Amino acid sequence: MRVLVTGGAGFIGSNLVDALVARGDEVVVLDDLSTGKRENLEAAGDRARLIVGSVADYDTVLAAAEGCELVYHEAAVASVQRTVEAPVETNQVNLGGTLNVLEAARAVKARRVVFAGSAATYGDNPDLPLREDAKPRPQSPYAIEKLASEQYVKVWADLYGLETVTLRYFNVFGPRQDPGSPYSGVISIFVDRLLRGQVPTIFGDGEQTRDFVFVSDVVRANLLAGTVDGVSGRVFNIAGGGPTSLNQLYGHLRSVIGGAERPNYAEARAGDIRHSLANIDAAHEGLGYRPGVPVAEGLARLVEAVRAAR
Ligand code: UD2
Repeated sequence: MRVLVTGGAGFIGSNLVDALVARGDEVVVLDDLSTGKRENLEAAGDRARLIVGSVADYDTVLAAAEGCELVYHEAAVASVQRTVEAPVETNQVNLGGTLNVLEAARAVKARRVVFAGSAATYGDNPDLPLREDAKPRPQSPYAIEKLASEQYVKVWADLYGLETVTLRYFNVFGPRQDPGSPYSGVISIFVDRLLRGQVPTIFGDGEQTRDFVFVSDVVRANLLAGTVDGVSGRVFNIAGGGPTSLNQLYGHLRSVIGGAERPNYAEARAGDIRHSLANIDAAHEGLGYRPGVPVAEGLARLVEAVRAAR
């Protein structure tokens, strides 16, 4: 079948494209290459066709969606910091883009849209582990854009019978995650620093925890969300399902790469969430999703991939 992946040249999107191509799909990628990279699509070969353009432009999305049965909407300005600096512009991409994708999917009579939501919508809700019906507490333009997008996604299923599913990603890590900014995922930064022989910095005491999930599990959740019947209109947490502190994370990475016995410690980040942990029962019951890659194994695989790429 023909599948559209917006943001398909990015970290999560390109890993998804590889899996779709491997199962025999014909993939159209729409990506503005603002953070995505052409080389992320090299492994997919000519079964993935890249259209360079923005989801913020309806006509571009419509042209990309032509003939597609299934749409994965992974494109977004993924930096929370960037949405704080430029909320008007990022709203056009992150919220406007979602509406364009839904409307284009409807126009081409696609069967289903799977949307990349975010754990950011929970904010600092303390009811851990977080269930999907926990109260949203958005604390950034990014979280608002993702939450409002989810509402569009849900209502488009109710109004038009377009099948839609939202996956709320927790802290995703793996190959192709870009360590380039201070707001990049902590694991990508730590691996980059350690492989360069530098000492990473933990903000705060390192006892904060995250629910890290390896990208291949996120990809599998997406494949399931594209095919499983009876889940239209639903929202699912996608996470590893367990807590890892930053101190533990550092210990795991040090055992794989080596490096200083102690990381540097610096003042905690303003607005940092102390603990984030998902309840993933709904994804198990609804999609048959279970994480398959424990954090330690994911870290080892990531380090191997980064070493091979250098
Ligand atoms: C994640 C998401 C973000 C948003 C947010 C919602 C990523 C990359 N970001 O932010 O988009 O959804 O969740 O809550 O998935 N840290 C260090 N040293 C570093 C970098 C980070 O100690 O060099 C700490 C940071 O202060 C935090 C933890 O590592 O306590 C995780 O940071 P992150 O930026 O990877 O992800 P997070 O959870 O803040």
